[in-house]
Amino acid sequence: MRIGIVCYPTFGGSGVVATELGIELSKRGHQVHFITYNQPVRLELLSNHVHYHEVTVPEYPLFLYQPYELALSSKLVDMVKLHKIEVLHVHYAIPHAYAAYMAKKMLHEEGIDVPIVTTLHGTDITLVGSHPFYKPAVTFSINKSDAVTTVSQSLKEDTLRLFDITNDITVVPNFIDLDKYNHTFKDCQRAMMADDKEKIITHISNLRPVKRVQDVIKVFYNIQKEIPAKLMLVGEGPERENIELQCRRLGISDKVIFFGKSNEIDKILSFSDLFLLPSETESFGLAALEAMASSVAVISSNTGGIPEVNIQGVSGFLSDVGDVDDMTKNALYILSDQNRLEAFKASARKEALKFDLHKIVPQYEAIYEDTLAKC
Ligand code: GMT
Repeated sequence: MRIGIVCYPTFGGSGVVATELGIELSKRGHQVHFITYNQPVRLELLSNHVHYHEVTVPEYPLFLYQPYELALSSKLVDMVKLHKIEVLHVHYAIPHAYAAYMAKKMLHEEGIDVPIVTTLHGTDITLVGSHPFYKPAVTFSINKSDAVTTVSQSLKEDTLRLFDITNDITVVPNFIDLDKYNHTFKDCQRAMMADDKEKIITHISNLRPVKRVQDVIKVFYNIQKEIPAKLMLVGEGPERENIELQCRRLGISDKVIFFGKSNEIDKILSFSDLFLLPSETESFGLAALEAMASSVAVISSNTGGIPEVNIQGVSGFLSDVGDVDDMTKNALYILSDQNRLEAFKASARKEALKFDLHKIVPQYEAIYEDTLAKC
């Protein structure tokens, strides 16, 4: 198939999933066209089967806000015609599903029918999309998509609860390339970060308020009082300054390593012992799955789709949002016994196998085929 993929080309989970999906689809013989405003960060290799088309929005002083959706719709029309794209798969409803619907209508006028598959990722539903300013447009574009998927059962339920949905929704969970997280370089990398006695705790996110990174620091502060440990913080975002101040106030700055945005997440996870994800809300928690695939146990909140990924007492533990004491207790339980830690690490990897990309990507292919058959 010739598949157009629209996504945010950033480190965010939706962009990562869209990029990894496109790469895998290309390996399975499909021709994939990424249509975005930048080359997706995880898209390192362009090949015969993977193409990137940049959406540019010319600046014009009359506009307070530059009309990105319009530029995207026009680009989609052009690319569908030029490359004979058969299916458009848009990741994140705002504004991608809306722009794709406009492109579909324009193409229809020219006798070209292209189905739209919309994947909802989380904040497009739970935080942003349900805001009254966006809700009518988001509802409309979900209902007008030819197929709609969510990344967890929990997100499907949120979508049905928050919007007036008349369309079917299929759950297709996030997935992982397990080979990428099967490490051989672990030991030398670890020695650069911590000494043998120190446990390595990791958190990866865009450091937005929804991630509750202050709770990460609080849990780590409690852990290192009992067990020698270092904290690896990966990602950039609006909370960074606050958490640096928090670390300074608590006197733990020398134990916290800020990596910023990194393309070496697999390496960092390879020497981690425990992953912290205390989010306020999380539709799935791809970062937790990446950790589990790297044999890292997870301490998380029990919100949204996280319980579908991190299994209580198996891959780690889950606590109520904000319950730092319970998270600390669970973290210390895992870390205080090396045999127990090893057992949790092994179980985490085993749970991650359920989300092997070879099991999940065919589900998207089946959806594309189904929409094409109905078109
Ligand atoms: O977590 C973020 O803030 C980024 C966000 C995104 O839209 O890129 O991630 C969402 O999509 C990921 C991929 O499907 C999910 O694994 C994340 O759980 C989800 N984030 C939230 O729901 C907060």
